[in-house]
Amino acid sequence: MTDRLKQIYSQLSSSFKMSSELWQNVPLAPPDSIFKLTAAYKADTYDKKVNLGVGAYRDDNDKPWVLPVVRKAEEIILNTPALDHEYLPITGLPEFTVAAAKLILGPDSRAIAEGRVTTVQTISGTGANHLGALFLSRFYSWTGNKEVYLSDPTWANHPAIFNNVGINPLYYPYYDPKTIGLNFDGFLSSLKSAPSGSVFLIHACAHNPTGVDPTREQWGKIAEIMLEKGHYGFFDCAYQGFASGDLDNDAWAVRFFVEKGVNMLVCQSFAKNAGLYGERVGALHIVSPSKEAAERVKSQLSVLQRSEISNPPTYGARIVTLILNDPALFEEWKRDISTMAGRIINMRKELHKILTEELHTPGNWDHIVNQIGMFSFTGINPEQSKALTEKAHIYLTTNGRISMTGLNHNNIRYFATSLDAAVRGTL
Ligand code: PLA
Repeated sequence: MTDRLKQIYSQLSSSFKMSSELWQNVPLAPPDSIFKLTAAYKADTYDKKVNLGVGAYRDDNDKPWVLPVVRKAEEIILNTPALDHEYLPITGLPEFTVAAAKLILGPDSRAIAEGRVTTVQTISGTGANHLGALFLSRFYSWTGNKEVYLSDPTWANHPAIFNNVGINPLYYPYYDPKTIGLNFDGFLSSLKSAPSGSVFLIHACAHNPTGVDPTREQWGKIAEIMLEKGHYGFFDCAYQGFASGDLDNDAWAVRFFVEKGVNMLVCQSFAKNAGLYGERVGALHIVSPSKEAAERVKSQLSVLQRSEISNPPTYGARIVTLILNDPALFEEWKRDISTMAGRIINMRKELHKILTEELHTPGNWDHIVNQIGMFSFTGINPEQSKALTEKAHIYLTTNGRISMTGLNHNNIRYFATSLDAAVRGTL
């Protein structure tokens, strides 16, 4: 070999060596607890397989449902040649942000009228959670450590989102396995014992994963203590419309807390209620004590947003804007939402009936009909969940959460009998 060739060879082999060692210290992360279920379900060839993992609506034929009102809005977009593909402003499509704020805070919101609400269009609800958490991490008046209180349990992504921005997740009692309901006393004592000015993440409605929400009276007590202690409310609202089938009803707690003057922000997602999962339509609303504060907040959110995503995507925001701003489309959307919520409620009733009246499954199953929203927290243990997946090809998170929308008239009996066998230990 000539010297030149030797030199090239040695350079090449050292760069190969470098590339094989470059990520040596990167530990292999486990797959996402929710999305791994979709992948496993898709790969499964068993004909009776059931996907009760991710909270994505399916119709009674187990098909994703494009809302008829969304189809109409898409047609309008397609037939509007004046629409181009320019960048949106950093904080998003103005007609969208204005309408989205009214949808969650109410058309007569005093906070909006007083100019105290800053709204930024985000990458769906996850993006709103992230931007809200990032903003708090930078600008909240922390008195001690950066910490957030999450409900125990909560959406699996919440702790990861806060960890990412240097806020340490702590937990407040929320769910009582004994009653399969709210641990109200535990929640209140946590609010009372947390240092003043603590940040509490609160599910606005249709709590994920438990399907257990406080009553209006309980919300009143929660708001009272939050005000007394000067706590900050980080509201996550990913299921407006999915709890009761009614948009205003499901926004009740958020509007009540704003009206009471609790310092707070709201993360809003249109993934579920408009079926726009992959379009990533959402918003972050920060309610400030004054118009001047809201303007300063907006200036800083713009700086953060610019460095992270520059500006949000147009397509889904245009769809939602059309629906929110056209009275006829808005009415149609409400009907679509009650179609989805209604099907879920029917599945709850049906499942409850099969378990209690036909199979006489051991235990009390009233929570199936009492819980609200997309999910039911069945109360089964991780071994029983695993058995359902491994033996019956039914995919659900190991905490026993089932996405009710994965059930339909074809598979509900199969699911109920498998659940019955899992509970009896005979699966
Ligand atoms: N907040 C809560 C409480 C959620 O449950 C979800 C989605 C989001 C925010 C974010 O949704 P988005 O970004 O799509 O708007 N939870 C799902 C999906 C439906 C997921 O895990 O991402 C779930 O199965 O829990």
